[in-house]
Order: sequence, then structure tokens, then C-alpha cells
Amino acid sequence: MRKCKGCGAVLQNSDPKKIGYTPKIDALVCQRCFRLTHYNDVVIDMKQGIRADAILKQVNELDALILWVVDLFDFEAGIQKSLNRHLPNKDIVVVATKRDLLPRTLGNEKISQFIFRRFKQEGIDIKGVVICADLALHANSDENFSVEEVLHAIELLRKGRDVVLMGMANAGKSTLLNAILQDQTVTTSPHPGTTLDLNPIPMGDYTLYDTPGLVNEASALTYLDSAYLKNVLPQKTIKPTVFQLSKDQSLSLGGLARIDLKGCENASAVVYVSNELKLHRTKLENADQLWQNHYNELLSPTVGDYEELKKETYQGSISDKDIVIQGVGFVCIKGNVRQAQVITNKKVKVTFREAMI
Ligand SMILES: Nc1nc2c(ncn2[C@@H]2O[C@H](COP(=O)(O)OP(=O)(O)OP(=O)(O)O)[C@@H](O)[C@H]2O)c(=O)[nH]1
Ligand SMILES: [Mg+2]
Repeated sequence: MRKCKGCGAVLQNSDPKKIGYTPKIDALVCQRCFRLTHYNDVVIDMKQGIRADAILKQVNELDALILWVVDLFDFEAGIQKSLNRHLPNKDIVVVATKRDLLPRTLGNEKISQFIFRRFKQEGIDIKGVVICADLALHANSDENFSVEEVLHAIELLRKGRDVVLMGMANAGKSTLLNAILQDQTVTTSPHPGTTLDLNPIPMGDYTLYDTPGLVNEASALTYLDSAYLKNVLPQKTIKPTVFQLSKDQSLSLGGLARIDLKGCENASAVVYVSNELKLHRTKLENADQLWQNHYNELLSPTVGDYEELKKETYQGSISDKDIVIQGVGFVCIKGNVRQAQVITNKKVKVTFREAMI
């Protein structure tokens, strides 16, 4: 049984529609990995097909240290409640990726404290945090010590065990693995669901496993047509957009979410989303009409039909809080706002947290 070096799927040459297919059975990678890498072409879209329980079962059978990889931009997705229960008796180290998407002015120390606090608030016990500088473009630069820091954490905490990279789909696990290997060995892509099976890499005295990301059913990315990923997934450092707010206002993040803010006085909203996502501000009284008439047109991209939208109201003071829309980004509110309501697809999770930045 040979496995694809890119995604971990068992190689086969009988069914082109199934994972692991290769026309040449002695190939190192499957056709899907080849086409993803060379043409960014998704032959088989697996983003809703990977079973978390199957991955967890396989990982739990290993005696291993877990490197739980979280995407700093889509950070709330990485905070999976009951993580310790799903990974009983496993030590977990958080490795934060995509730091380059957040403003440079935000210090690593502050990010690290934020990560420890958020995991603690959710009752998840972690043994440490490593923050990686850009691994996608600058993994080999002389100034990027991220790989050394990750290897140092492994050395310190492995205690004779193997090591598993785990996390949500698209968090950057395979990119981190390639940075560690200093080679483009495993397949990476912007499409959630790239790695398909446990992919063991021998590291000398231990094995380092790449794993398929867990599907995030609460993320807009899971339901977004892949043609729009480039508009929603930030490619470079986010340029925050600041809106000064007075009275009742509504902000639309493409057609993915709408934030209604009532009773604003000396208030502002700082929007952290992909620079490619179109933002619209209107008076709240015009927002219903705008959404009814322009959903999936001017307001685009969208996930799901207009009828699938839900409204969530935040009770309490919203000042210095982030409104996080999973898979889309977050909006930091400052100043006096009487009430915040968020409208988005009913499957997409909305979180209100203390400001990250
Ligand atoms: N800007 C930026 N992008 C990154 C970084 N690390 C990974 N990415 C991008 O994030 C996307 C997903 O990366 P992968 O390494 O394939 O993610 P994964 O966690 O292995 O994904 P699955 O296999 O689907 O679970 C790719 O487009 C990467 O280029 C980073 O440090 N900075
Ligand atoms: Mg992967």
C-alpha cells in the first residue's frame, strides 16, 4: 500500500473519481495533488468530506505530542471546545500561523498572551504557544526563526513521542511541515481540505504526521464557492478599514455578513477582512432594502440563500470587543454603541470576544 506524498491518500489507478488516483501507479503523488500544485485545479473537492472522528481516532491511537495549528486571522475557528476530551492524555502545543496577515504593529508578546487567555477561557489546557512568521512566502528567509522555534518546542516537549500536526482545514499545517522539511514535499493549497489522510514523515528519531484539517461546519469558507476564495481568504497583510459611526449604521462585508450598530456616539468600527472583500456602509434604515434588492449582486460573495440568513443580537457593552464572523474576519468596535446585531448565514458562527488588536 503506497501513499501519495502530497496528501497522504492511498494511491490507486482504478477510479479517477476517487481519492489517490494516479494514471501511473509508480507516481509519487496522486493526480489531484499534481493538478492542485501545478494548476490550482481542484479535481476532487473534499472540503466537506473529511470525517473528524476518523482522524481523531487515528491520532488517538498514536503516542504523540500534538501541534495544534491555528490560523491567527481565523483564530476562533481554531478554538475547538472540548479539545482535551477529543484528544485525551495528549499534550497540546499551539502553533499560530499567518501572522503576516495581522498588522506588524501588533507585538508577538501580545498575540501570545491573547492565545493563552482565549484557550484558558474555553477550558482548553495547552502546554505552550509558538507564533510563526510568514511560512508561505518567507519560510527560508534568514530572519524567519519560526522553524527553529517549532523544532525547539518539539525537542522540549516530545518526550520520546511522535509528533502530529493537527488543526482546522486550511490552518497552514502542510505549509509548516514543508517549512520544517525545507522542501515542498507535501501539497498545500488555498482550498480547505487539501490533505486527505495521515501522512507520516520520518524525522530520524521520530515521525512527524501531517493530517487532514478538521472541517469547520461553522465557517463561511466551508460553504463558499471556491471561485470566491481569493476574495475572502486574505493573501497579504490586512489593511484595516475604519468607519466613524454616528446614530444607527449598517456595515456589509460583501454579502457574507451584515453588522447593524444602533445608537452610536463617538464610535468607530475597524474592519479586518481580506483587502479584496467589498465593504458597504449604509444608514441602518436603508439596510433591509439594500440586502433584499442586492443580495448576491452588489453584495457578493454570499453563502447560501437570502432565506437562510439569521440575526444575532449582542447584549451588553460592545466597546473594545471584536465581532468575529468565522471564515470572514472580525470587526472591532470602539466607543459607545447601544446595540450590535449581526446577520449572516445560519450555519456561520458569530463570536463576540475581547479585542485581539
Ligand atoms: N499569508 C500566509 N499564508 C499562509 C501561511 N501558511 C499557510 N498559508 C496559506 O494557507 C493556505 C492553506 O495552507 P495549507 O498548508 O495547505 O493548510 P492545511 O492546514 O494543510 O490545510 P488542509 O490540508 O486543507 O487541512 C495556503 O494557501 C497557504 O499558502 C502563512 O504563514 N502566511
Ligand atoms: Mg494540509
